[in-house]
Amino acid sequence: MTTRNARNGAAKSRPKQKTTKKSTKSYGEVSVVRGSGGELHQVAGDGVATMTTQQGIPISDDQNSLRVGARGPGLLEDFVFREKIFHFDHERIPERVVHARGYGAHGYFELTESLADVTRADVFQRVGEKTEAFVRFSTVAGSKGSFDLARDVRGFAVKIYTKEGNWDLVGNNIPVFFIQDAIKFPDVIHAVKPEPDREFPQAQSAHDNFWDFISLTPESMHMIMWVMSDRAIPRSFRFMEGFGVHTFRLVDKNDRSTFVKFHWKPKLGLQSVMWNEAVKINGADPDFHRRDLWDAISSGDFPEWELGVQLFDQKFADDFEFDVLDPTKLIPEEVLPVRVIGRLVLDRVVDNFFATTEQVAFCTQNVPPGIDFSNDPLLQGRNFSYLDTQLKRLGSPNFTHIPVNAPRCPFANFQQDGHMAMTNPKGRANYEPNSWGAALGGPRESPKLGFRTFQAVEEGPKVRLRSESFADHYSQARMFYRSQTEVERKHIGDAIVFELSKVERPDIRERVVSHLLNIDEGLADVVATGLGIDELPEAAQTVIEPIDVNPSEALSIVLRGPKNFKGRKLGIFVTDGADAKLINALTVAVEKPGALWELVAPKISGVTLSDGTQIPAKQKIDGGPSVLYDAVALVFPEEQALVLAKDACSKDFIRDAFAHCKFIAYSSGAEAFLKAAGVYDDLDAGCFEISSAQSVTDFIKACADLRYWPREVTIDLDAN
Ligand code: HDE
Repeated sequence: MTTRNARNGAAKSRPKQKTTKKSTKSYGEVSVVRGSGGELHQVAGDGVATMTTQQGIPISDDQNSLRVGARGPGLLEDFVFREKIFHFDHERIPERVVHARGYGAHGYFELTESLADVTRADVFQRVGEKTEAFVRFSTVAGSKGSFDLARDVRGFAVKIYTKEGNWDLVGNNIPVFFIQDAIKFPDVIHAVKPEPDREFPQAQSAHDNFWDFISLTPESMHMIMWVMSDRAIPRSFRFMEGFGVHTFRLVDKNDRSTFVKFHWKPKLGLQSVMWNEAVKINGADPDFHRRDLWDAISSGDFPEWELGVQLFDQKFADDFEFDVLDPTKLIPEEVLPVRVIGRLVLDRVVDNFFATTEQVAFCTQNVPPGIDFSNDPLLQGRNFSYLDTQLKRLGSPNFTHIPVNAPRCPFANFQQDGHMAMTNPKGRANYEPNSWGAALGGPRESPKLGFRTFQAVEEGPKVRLRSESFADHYSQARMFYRSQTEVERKHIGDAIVFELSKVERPDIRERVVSHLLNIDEGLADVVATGLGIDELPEAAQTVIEPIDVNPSEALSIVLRGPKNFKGRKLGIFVTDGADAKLINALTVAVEKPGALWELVAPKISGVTLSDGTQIPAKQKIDGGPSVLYDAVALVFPEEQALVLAKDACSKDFIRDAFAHCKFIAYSSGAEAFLKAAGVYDDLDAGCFEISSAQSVTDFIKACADLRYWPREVTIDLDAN
């Protein structure tokens, strides 16, 4: 028998695992007990769940492998070790080729307005009915371990487990895309991913290959405007929109088709961070977005989106200035209003990341009867691609047997076998037609219930040709840019300058400016100046002259921001001796609209307030920079302010908050600190000295706005 001592292994530890008392079965010395998560355990006399191999064989020693004598060679027969290492060696599956970094949650979709007039889809029939859903948010370019606040498109993929099979709406937080034809997808993705010889930069579009491809692909210009806007650096998944992007069809009982575009609208309004902030958040908390989602759901503050539809017929499509099949175009809400018909609520975090978020397999071609495709060439290509990728990633055509992917409704067919088959057809027949009758013969097709493809009439030669109606690459880019508020336009200019400043080849930079000239001369000028280009290049050649279309308010984040401080977070920087009444007033005022607060202090053990109350901190100042908060408050007495005035991290806290246009509250004692940090002389209407409950209320009211934007006119951290 092996004895355990300090030299040959850790002492045996049997930590108590919660098991419910009721044992389901006892035999010999073993009983089987149900654990708190519903799982069954073998349990020995001491009531603790027994560790076993995957085969269920109880393990006596998980600290030492089997060997000859205490210092001898290992033994091949050690099946406990062999199985453990074998399994570990195979833990990884290929990460997604795009959208590798993602985060998912469970929830439900609830219909609030019937769409029975336009679709037979069961999920859209009964108002008030809830249908289980799973959502995965993601970035596109970065690998699985990359940081959350990359400048990137966010995936917004929703699986709704309807009574007629799974509906996957695999969308993004941007309503258009880089390319018009799926055949260019590998190119745009190769270009944005790390360059192949050096394998960097990670999760960034700011490099030569990306801008080289983009500058040679004018159809990407509209998308580029979005990606260079603050849409690409959202504050949280909870504050961003989602879009189905393509035009889809809804089909009713009589096989009548209506075109549709899908929109997810966040209940909290739209909000993004600033670029300089994003860069710093990535260092301070690379998991900023996933933590935010986890925390919100875990605390019962369930994120919610409205599902909206833009419905239109063939006549509208024919009359619209742009081709509704072109995925680089959107239909402005002002032209075709979004009708809200449901809501999506995320109310449960995952039990296990791998089992759900990693293994979930979205496929654009998963549509129930009543939802159908348009001829958008990107959508057509996607419908082919997604099944392929799941086989590569999950390793078996039986990926639909994984619980997160399995439909919740009954399903039956004659597909069988394959790796990891969890369900196989029962009965005598595994083919049809057959003559084994209802009991043994298996399922039959149903012309009545079954999916019937919309009978679009198509005719034409087989060609490799881009439709002329796809040729206007600049008008909607211009519309997007001109729909932005002043500060948002500035951010777009700053972002392009930033990105192109990382591009080594001057000709690529100039080529981008030549496209910008077709979008907005002011923007081209700002970018050229920011890059130090003295002479503007010729505007890029156009196939169709860009036109001016009406701006759309719905495209601006600032104009569609939150209505109050709900769902956001105040960082309260405190020290010993901080005014207890003020802290109390602050926390009460923050919680009123449903916002959160966190204490940041010189030590994690916390502080003793003026009335002797001791409170723990959530963050030590070095680990809790102001970029983690939507607004900040400084509450400390003067003697402590003088101490902090010498500390670089503390000064960064307030300098960054100020530079990022955040609303700032400060107690009178903090003035010396503000002076030392160099912001005192610049304090503006976004900064509130708080001394009473009323001044605290005024501060929190102001926080309803995203930021104090007027400050940006004088403070510019970005390029230019
Ligand atoms: Fe995807 N895309 N995509 N895509 N996509 C994938 O499928 C593809 C496109 C989107 O959280 C892959 O499971 C092609 C547009 C999301 O699991 C892959 C084309 C939009 C996700 C794939 C596109 C998207 C993916 C990689 C050009 C917005 C993450 C892993 C025609 C409407 C889903 C996977 C998740 C994932 C192919 C373009 C959204 C390879 C060929 C446009 C949200 O199949």
